[in-house]
Amino acid sequence: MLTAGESHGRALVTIVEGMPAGLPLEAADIDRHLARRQQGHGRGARMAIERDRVEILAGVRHGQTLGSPVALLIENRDWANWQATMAVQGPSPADPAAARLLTRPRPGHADLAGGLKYGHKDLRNVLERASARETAARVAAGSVARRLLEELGIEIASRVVSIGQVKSGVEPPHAAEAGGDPPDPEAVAEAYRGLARAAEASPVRCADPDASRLMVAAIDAARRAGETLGGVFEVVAWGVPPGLGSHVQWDRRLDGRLAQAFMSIQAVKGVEIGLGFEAACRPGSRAHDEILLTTGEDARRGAFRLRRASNRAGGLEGGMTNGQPVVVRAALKPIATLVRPLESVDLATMTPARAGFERSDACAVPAAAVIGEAVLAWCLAEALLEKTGGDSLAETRRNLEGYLAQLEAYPR
Ligand code: EPS
Repeated sequence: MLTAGESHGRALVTIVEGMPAGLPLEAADIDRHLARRQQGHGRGARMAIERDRVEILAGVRHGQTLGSPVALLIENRDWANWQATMAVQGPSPADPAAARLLTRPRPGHADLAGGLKYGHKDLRNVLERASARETAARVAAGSVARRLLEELGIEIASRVVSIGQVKSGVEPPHAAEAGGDPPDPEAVAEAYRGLARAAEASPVRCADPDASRLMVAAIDAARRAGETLGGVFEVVAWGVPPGLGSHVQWDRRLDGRLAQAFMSIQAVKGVEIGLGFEAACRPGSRAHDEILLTTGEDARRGAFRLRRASNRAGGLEGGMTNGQPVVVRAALKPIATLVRPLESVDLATMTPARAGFERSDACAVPAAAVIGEAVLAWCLAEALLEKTGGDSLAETRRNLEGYLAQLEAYPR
């Protein structure tokens, strides 16, 4: 997957390669998630301008992928207001208001590091691409991957865990401690679907209605104070077959690949899988997931009779999926563009100055959760296709079913 596009340029472009042929795909499959990405209490004025819609330019014919690269276009409606500033040809406008030079780097943004690296005097040359606007293009790619996963019975959902100091009180299935009968995968899936519905109904994607209200109030208070708020979101995928990723080489470990992909979401400063940092505080006896044998089931179910007493590992052991739901959490720092800007230096005059400000989102954690879904979908689809191959959806499905049949027989 490759994306291009500046935040206030004409459009965002995505090319997705490697999707099997014969995957049913329509613009609505992508638009649904683009719209979800735009939502969330705390979003800024830009989201009132944009109405992100995808145009499928290539790789799809009569509603199905061809196996060729899929080209996707999302127009920036705001470009109409930035045409002189962002003109592809000709010099920068002489009028400073139209040129919109950025010479006062924002602490926490890419501005200064990018300026130093590329030698740009106008830091807009950095910010335009560093902006989280780019995530619309990534959500588009992830939505294509998600269509493939849906066809193969893999579901993905997200929820906001905390915003600022406010924490959700909801206990997801993977937080349940060991005890009693091993949880039935279908009951676990149903519990995640319930959480997803609750999160979808919340203005901050939080499945706990009380915490949701407090989060909205915290965002409003932050906005009034000229502040921004970060937080933590969680993405879960269930229905994932075991054995995606590999233990044999560092860069094939799926947990490592997920950490890279989640860390690359703008403003993410921490990633956890399963218990994550909490595992470091526990004794070994309370940090792993005991392997239990279900009783009274068809003996032919082989590997599927092996259940786990808990899911502290977040579905990954040795860099491979283990058949349990994959659980990833990411921590977002507060957005770096502040209404009351931090101390900086004006590079045009080399004098102390407050950082630049145009407009900002008070909180983008709910949007980041939707981006996380797309990132997880992408990584899982990639790992799944490594396992199954398949030039067509039919071949991928047949190969996956063959592997699942092998698991039914395991360890015979
Ligand atoms: C974003 C578009 C941006 C911001 C936000 C994400 O629009 P603008 O820069 O025109 O206000 O709303 O970008 C950031 C938070 C950031 O730090 O870059 C979007 O489409 O998601």
